[in-house]
Amino acid sequence: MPSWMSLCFQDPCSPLMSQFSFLHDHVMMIMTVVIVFISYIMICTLFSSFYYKHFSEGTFIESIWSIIPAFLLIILVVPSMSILYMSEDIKSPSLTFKVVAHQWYWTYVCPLLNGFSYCVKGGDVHSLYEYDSFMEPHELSSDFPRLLGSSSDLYLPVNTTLRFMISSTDVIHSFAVPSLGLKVDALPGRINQLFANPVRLGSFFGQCSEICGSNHSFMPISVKVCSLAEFDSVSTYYLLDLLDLSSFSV
Ligand SMILES: [Cu+2]
Repeated sequence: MPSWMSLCFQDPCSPLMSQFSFLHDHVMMIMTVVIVFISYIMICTLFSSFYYKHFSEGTFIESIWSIIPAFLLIILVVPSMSILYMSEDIKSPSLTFKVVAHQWYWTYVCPLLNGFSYCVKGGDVHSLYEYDSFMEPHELSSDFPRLLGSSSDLYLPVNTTLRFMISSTDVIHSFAVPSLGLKVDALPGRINQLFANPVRLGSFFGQCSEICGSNHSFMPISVKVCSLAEFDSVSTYYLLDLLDLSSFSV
């Protein structure tokens, strides 16, 4: 989770976020070398009292200062494109979660395991359940960080390929969980897709990352990565909470 004066990324919770971190370090290393080298040449040129007054063209030096940057761009673009394709379009996710943004809270639609389904008062059969997540007021005794605790967490099973369908009902929001490497705009009338594969248990936090109105900073995302068995029991807990037990059918 984010901490005070932290200058680096949050600890990754998914392989994709680890790759993003590696890419960031790789790009920053090359950029630092380029910036130091160019600054050195510029300072030397500015403060040098020597110049060659007939110098108007130089094919050799022009070739070098074209080829080296092109080569550097290739070094940057290859890992960048490979991560871009890695994060897109995973063909067979195990579970699909729908995330709907509102001013100013999130609605999560979660699937049930094992093809489990229920019907409400003889109506349609559902294989998912839905709940809202608001920001919790923070007190000194609270066990969650200020502005990041929400009334309902999004429970995700560990070591499972997950798909998120993200949409909005009013204005543009942005669903972002840095530890999982997730960030995408939630657009009204459109569904965006993201994938994640959490690899360690724990609580991970995010926030809406699009200026979406006066309470934009008060719609936190609290993700809990749990074991499959715990995910199953959480589903049951939410279901029993949602449903009138007398209309419960399997
Ligand atoms: Cu928002």
